[in-house]
Amino acid sequence: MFTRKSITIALCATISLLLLLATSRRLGGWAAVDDPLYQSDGHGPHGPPPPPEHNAPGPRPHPSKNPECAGYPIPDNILVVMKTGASESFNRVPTQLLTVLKCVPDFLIFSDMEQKIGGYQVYDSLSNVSAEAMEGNSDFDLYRRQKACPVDVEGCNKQGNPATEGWNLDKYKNVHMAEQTYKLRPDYDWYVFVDADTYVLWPNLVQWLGKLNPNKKHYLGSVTLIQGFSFGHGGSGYIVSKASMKALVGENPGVGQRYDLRAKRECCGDYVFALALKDNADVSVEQMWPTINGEKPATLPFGPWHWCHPIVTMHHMNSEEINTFWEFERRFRKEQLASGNPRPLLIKDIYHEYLEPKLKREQLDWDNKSDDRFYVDLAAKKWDDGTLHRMKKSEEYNELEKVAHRSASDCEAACKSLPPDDCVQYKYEDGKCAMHKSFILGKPVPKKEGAQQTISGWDVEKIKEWTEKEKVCNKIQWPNLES
Ligand SMILES: *[C@@H]1O[C@H](CO)[C@@H](O)[C@H](O)[C@H]1NC(C)=O
Ligand SMILES: CC(=O)N[C@H]1CO[C@H](CO)[C@@H](O)[C@@H]1O
Repeated sequence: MFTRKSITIALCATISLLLLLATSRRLGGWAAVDDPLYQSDGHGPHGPPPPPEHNAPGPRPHPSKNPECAGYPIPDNILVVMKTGASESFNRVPTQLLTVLKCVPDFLIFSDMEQKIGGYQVYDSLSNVSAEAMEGNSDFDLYRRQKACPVDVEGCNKQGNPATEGWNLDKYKNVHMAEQTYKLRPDYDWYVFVDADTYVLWPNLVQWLGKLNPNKKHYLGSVTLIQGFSFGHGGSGYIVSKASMKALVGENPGVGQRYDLRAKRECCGDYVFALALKDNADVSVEQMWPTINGEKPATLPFGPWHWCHPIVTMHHMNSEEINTFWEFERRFRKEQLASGNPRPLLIKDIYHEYLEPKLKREQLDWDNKSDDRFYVDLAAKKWDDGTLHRMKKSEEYNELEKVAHRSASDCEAACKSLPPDDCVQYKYEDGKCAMHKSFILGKPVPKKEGAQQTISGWDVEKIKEWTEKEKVCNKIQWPNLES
C-alpha cells in the first residue's frame, strides 16, 4: 500500500521533473529562441525542430542539442551540399565542420574519392561516371591515382600536379552530385551547392529562403557568362529549389551520365550544370549578386552598390578566414538577438568589422586592388591595353591629375582632388597611379625597393564622411525576386 508520505514524495519528484524538462528546453537554445527573423511565411522553417530523421551527417550532436548553436535557426527544409577534392579535402573540410557546418542541421560532402573525415562521410561524386567518358581520358589520372594510392593522398599526389589535375576533374562532378544528392535526400525544399572554400552565412540564408517558394523552379546564383550563356558561379554557390531538382533529376534518371562527354569538352562543372538544368527543366539562373557573392572580406568592394545588402555566401576563404568570420558572425548574431530587433548581417557590417579599423592614409607593400582608372606617363614606356583603356583623355585632367603618375603622394593628392564617385582609394606602383571608386581592404604584396614599391592608400575623410551618412540602412536590400 502507498503511504501518504510516499505519495507526496512521488508527487514532488514528478513536479520537479516536469520543471526540469521545461527549463532545459528553454536553455537548450534554438527552439527556445524567440527570434522574429525566422518567422516563416508559409514555405520556410516551421515550428520546433524535428528530431534528426535521416542518416544525420557524422558524429556530432544535432545542432538543436548543441549549446554552441544557440540562437541559430534550424530549419528542416534546407540541405547544404559541399564539393571538394581529395587533394584539398583535409585542408578545408575540418574547419568547415568545426564552424559553419556545426550548426547546419543536414549536409552532404562530395569529393573525387570516398573518404571519412573525422567520422563524417565524404561521397565520391564520380562513382557513376560512364566508362566511355573515363577510358583513355587523362582528366581522370588524378582520380585513378587517388584510388590506387597505398598511403595518404598528398603523398601520392607528389607524382602529379594536383592543382591542375584537380581542376580538370572537377567539371565532371556537378551534375552527378545533383543526381546523388536527390537520391540520398529527396525531400528538401532547397539544395544549396557550395565549394569547400565557400562561406555560407547560415542565419541570413535561412531567413532569405524562408521568403521564397520552393515549389517554383528556382536556380539562384551569381551570374557568370560563357559564350553568352549565363550560369551560377559555383564557388559563390548556387541554390536550387525542390521544383528544379525534381525536374532536372527526379524526372530524368541517369542525367549525370548524359553530361559526361559534354563535360569533357567544356571548362567547368558549374557551367555544365546550368546546361543540364536548361535542357531538362527549362530553368535559367536568376541573378542574386551581391547577396550570393564571389568575394571575401579582404576583396569585397564597399560603396553604394555594396552596402545595405544582406550577404549569404563568400568565396576563396581559407581555413583561418572562415574561422575568423565565424567568430564575427556569432558575435554579431548575439548582439542582434540581444537588441530585441534583430536584422541580417549586411555588407556594411563587414566594412565596419574588417576595413574601418584599418583605414589609413598610406599602406606600404600593399595592394588594395585599385583598378578603375589609371594615370601614367605615356612617353615613359609602352603600356598594356588594359591600362590604356582605363585612362581619361588628358584634356579632362585637373592640375593634380596631370602629375598623378609621378609618385605615391602625387597620386594621393590627385585622388583627394576628385569627387568620391571618382576616387576613394589609390594604389601607386612603378610609375602607375591607380584609382578606385569603391573601397577595398586588399592584401600585402612582396616588398620591392624604390620606385617599384607598391603603395596603397585610402581617402579616409571621404570614406568616413560617406559611411557616417549611410550609417543606418533604412531599407535592407534583398535581391529582387518574386517568390
Ligand atoms: C548511374 O547511371 C545509370 C545510367 O545512367 C543510372 O541508371 C543510375 O541511376 C545512376 N546511379 C546513380 C547512383 O546515380
Ligand atoms: C591581387 C589583385 O587583384 N591585384 C590587382 C591590383 O590591381 C591591379 C591593377 O592595378 C590588377 O592588375 C591586379 O590584378
